[in-house]
Amino acid sequence: MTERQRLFFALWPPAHLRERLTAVQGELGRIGRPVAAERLHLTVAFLGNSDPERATEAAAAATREARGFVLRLDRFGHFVRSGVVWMAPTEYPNALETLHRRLRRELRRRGLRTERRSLHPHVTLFRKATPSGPHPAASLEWPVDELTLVASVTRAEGPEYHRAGAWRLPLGEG
Ligand code: 2AM
Repeated sequence: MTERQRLFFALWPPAHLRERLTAVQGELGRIGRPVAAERLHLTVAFLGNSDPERATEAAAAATREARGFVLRLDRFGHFVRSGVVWMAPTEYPNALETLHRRLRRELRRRGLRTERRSLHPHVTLFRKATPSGPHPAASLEWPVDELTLVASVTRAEGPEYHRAGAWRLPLGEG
């Protein structure tokens, strides 16, 4: 077993979407601490302290026949208790649900557990937030063609993310 790290699986937005999300943060104003553009992501499965080698094997197995898909971020929300303001897809394709389910199954097979049972896909835009006023209208298209494994290191100034692995999810016909 390799040394444990605080791990999660995520979808990382492409540069053009990061820019759009940053613009949306600007429109929302100073409602909290904005997540920096390079840290914006959607968590697929949160592992917490786990063995990266087993997580890597699980992802390879779970993505073997997986396809890419398109998400449309069109909804804002607020987790009051954690002070998080997020954007999410109102509906999302089965392919994401399937990826999540396969990942959990392969992780479980290797003795790893994810912390949350059901999938609540969202991109956190602000932390320590107190939203005020209406949300801007937005509908952001996100072609997803990769799953990433991320190691999170806690620093005084906030978490630092390291890309620990990536698996292609081919987009296109079929
Ligand atoms: P958040 O953005 O809603 O805070 C790294 O910490 C990522 O994992 C963040 O996207 C965070 O979600 C998510 N995360 C942190 N703790 C979690 C937990 N116990 N269960 C599920 N996701 C978690």
